[in-house]
Amino acid sequence: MNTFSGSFGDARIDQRAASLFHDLRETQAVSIRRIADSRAKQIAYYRLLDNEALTDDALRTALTTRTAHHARDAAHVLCIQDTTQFNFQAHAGRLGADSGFGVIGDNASLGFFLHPTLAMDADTGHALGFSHVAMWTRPAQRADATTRKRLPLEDKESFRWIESIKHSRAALPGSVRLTAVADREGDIYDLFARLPPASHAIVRMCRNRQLPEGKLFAVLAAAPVAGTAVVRLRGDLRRGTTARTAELHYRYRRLTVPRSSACRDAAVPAEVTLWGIEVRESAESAGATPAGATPVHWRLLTTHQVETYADASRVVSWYQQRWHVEQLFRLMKTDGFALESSELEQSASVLRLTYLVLGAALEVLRLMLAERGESTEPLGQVFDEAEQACLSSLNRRLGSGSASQSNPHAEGTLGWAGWVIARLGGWKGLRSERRAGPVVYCRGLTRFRSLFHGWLLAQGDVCTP
Ligand SMILES: [Mn+2]
Repeated sequence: MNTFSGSFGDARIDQRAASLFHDLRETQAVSIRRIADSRAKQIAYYRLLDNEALTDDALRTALTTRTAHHARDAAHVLCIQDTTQFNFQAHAGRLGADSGFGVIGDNASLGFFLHPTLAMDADTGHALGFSHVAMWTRPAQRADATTRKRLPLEDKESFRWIESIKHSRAALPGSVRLTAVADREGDIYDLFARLPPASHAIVRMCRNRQLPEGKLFAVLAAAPVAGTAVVRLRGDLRRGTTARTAELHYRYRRLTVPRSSACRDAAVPAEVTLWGIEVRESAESAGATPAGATPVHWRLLTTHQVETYADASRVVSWYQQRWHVEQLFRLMKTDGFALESSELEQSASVLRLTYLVLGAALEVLRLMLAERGESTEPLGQVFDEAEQACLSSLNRRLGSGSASQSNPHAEGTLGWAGWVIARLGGWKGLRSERRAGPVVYCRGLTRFRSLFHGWLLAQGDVCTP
């Protein structure tokens, strides 16, 4: 159950890393001061995170090894990659000049970048883990944009999109079919041209490429409507939009995409065959969008063959799984672990801690997905037997209200546990209510862990870990 135990080939590092990961899961917090319950432990954790022997490679491998294990029975895995940045500018006064942090997207604030690849079982919807993780700091003094553009692809930050697929392929069992999923930033010719064996890609289009028959966007828009879907779109609290119904037109077309001029590698094929998919809100539906909401318009490029409307909607549904990586980022930030509030003083230490936070946030994401009915995972991977017994008694108490407030999941599934945790986090569990978000699960887990300790004491079992 502990992703980081026995991973580092050094008994002391192993023991400390496992202990830190355990405490991180217990408290759902990253402040070492707060999560260590003794001064000795606090010092041990600081030393661990400062220790150069705890390498990036070993931490990444601890995560990906576990993912490969979970993926052993999967047929098709979506490898969803995305970048986020962590802003440490609020700590600038405290951090020394040698802190090792770089600048983030605004080229001024201190921080670092994280680019994880979340592996999801395409058939069951289980979050399997991470098939790759990349982190980097960007130097404050960078070459100008024109010089950067001329760099070989291998030296550009954008190469991460291609590298992540290569590493994911190597991390996952050979029997698994892999589909890489990326947003607009991943719209790179080489990504498609250099795909490893048994691998596909779905990328949101960014570039209006020149094709033999005309400009890509126009070519795709000229394809006939293959099907129409009426969907319920969720509202976005932050943008002040509410849920609404939209009518979507699907178009697709087989494309021959020539090598882009930016690609100078002669070893890369001169053209690739791809399929373009356009999902666009019908004029009528778009005309009725409420203020603040943008009409739906997605264009995807994929190596998956698209011959029917059903093929197109399957590819789109895989692309939509990208949302989970956004949830994961929310969990790592203010809606959960609040990694940006870490008191650590060296970027290298924060980066080490980030691997552990990824492991802990993944568990929360699993609970959320399971409770939303998007997965049927057994609960043994997240809760041990004693914890399960405690969940059972809590479930009896929480579910004793009206029928509309009882746990709808089968006992023993992760969804069932997710329901109990969300209820503990303050969610009412009413079927009419909004689904619980990340912050509710984090709060619920913190509450559960403290209740669990009390419950163990009441059972006469004082050997708490
Ligand atoms: Mn992105």
